[in-house]
Amino acid sequence: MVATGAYEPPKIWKWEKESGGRFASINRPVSGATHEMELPRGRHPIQLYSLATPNGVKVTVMLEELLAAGHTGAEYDAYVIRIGKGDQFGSGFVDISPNSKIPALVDHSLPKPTRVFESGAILLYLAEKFGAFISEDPSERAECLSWLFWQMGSAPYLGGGFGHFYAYAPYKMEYPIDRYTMEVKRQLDVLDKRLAETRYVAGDTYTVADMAIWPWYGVLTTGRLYDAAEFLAANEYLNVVRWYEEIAARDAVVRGRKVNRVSGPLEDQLHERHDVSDFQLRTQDKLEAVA
Ligand SMILES: N[C@@H](CCC(=O)N[C@@H](CS)C(=O)NCC(=O)O)C(=O)O
Repeated sequence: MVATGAYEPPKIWKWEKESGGRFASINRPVSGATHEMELPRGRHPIQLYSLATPNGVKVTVMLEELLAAGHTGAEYDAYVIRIGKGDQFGSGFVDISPNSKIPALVDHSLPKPTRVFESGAILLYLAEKFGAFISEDPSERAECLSWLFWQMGSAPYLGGGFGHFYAYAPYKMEYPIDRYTMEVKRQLDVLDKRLAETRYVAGDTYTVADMAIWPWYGVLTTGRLYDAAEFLAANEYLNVVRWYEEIAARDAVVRGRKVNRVSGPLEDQLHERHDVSDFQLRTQDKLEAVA
């Protein structure tokens, strides 16, 4: 290994310049709103403010699954928060998501409109509200929660660690890429071994644990995340690939992946979702054809 860029940290770090890399212009060392921006509100009980990143897709898939399972109370309006443009620092969004990260939602069906932020908290909130996609049996529930929280604790190594240094950093550095590649491959192996034993992550049934893990570790095997499938030899995790494909074919997953998506094929982009008919009528290919 070649030691490059000898850097001596100062006694006290100061924010003097952008760090470089893909999200350099929006990164700041302080929290809170940078500008006034009210959030729009639609007619449904649940208002979602998000973007179709892996963390965003977890929630739109859950809402589409709930609706597909007949939970009409899960009807929702979904609005885009463009994190590349800094919408996450608008005052209305910071009020419901003090960490300035998508996804966040507000449930207006309760006597007091209730905000929920953090994708894992949102999945659990919705699962409990509707009594769906998590077992009531204490042992099965514990297994589901263990994998749900495994994802929440593991994904920062995949996204903030591996993805950042492999795909977004301003130049390639061997040390962090090695460190995080090792960890991500270990995580894939954990998941692969689990999925050799069971059909879904928490057992025989599809749960919020699958919804949390799939957009990260499942999609990783396809190359659609960080274009890293070959580098990680992701096709060797055969049980993860099998599980990815089974879940990818679910109608609710096909729909959920389109919501709040602002890049990729136009027919897969549904910027705002207010009604199930939007999937037929309001994807970007349709909107741009009449514009
Ligand atoms: N732990 C959070 C992470 C959410 C997160 O990292 N969201 C990213 C997009 S995937 C974001 O909003 N980034 C904007 C920013 O960092 O300013 C969750 O699971 O909800």
